[in-house]
Amino acid sequence: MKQIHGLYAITDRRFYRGRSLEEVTGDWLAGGVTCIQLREKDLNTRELLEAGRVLRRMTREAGALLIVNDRVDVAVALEADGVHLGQEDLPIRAAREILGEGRIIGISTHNVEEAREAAIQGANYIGVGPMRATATKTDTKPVVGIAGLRRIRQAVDLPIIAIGGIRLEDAEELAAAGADGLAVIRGLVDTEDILERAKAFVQAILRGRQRR
Ligand code: TZP
Ligand code: MG
Repeated sequence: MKQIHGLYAITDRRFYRGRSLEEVTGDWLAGGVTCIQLREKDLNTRELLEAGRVLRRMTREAGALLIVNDRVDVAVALEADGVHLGQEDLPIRAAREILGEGRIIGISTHNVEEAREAAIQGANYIGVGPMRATATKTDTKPVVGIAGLRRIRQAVDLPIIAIGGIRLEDAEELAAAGADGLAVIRGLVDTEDILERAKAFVQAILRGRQRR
């Protein structure tokens, strides 16, 4: 199974300013994004599948991973590489029954206890956040921040993807503090030049990892 690491882009059409999913995704992949998560909370199942098919084709061609948020059924239908679950979604073991050993299961965690439990349940990676306050998701937990990231890094061996309010200026420090990858929504699209932004994130993550 491919390990999750590096620059992890999460989709959210609300912030594309008229640019298409294909255009944004093409720039991400050309810029070095290694994983894309399909997360479009307002789409119905058919629409989600349609968007997912575009992402599946493009990620496959680029050798990047496709992860589906929440929906194990949609992940199977798309032949995605895995799913990302929240603490209130389908439990990891139930998702594993459906997906088998060959697919990636990630789960959002917010403290050491949740991170340890994710490891016990067989998660393949954990999301850790929010790193900063973010307006992108309305029901976020309190900020975990870099201090919380360091505590969780000490506690578990799983790949860690930091998330929430991450800006380019944070990327090197978060990677140096133990994040294997960074999951970003707005920080990857709030620019005219998405390709350059993605490249800059990738370089910052590499610099941070070299400091570990
Ligand atoms: N989960 C925790 S924070 C968050 C999600 C999906 C939103 C991340 O978006 P942004 O724009 O990178 O803060
Ligand atoms: Mg969820």
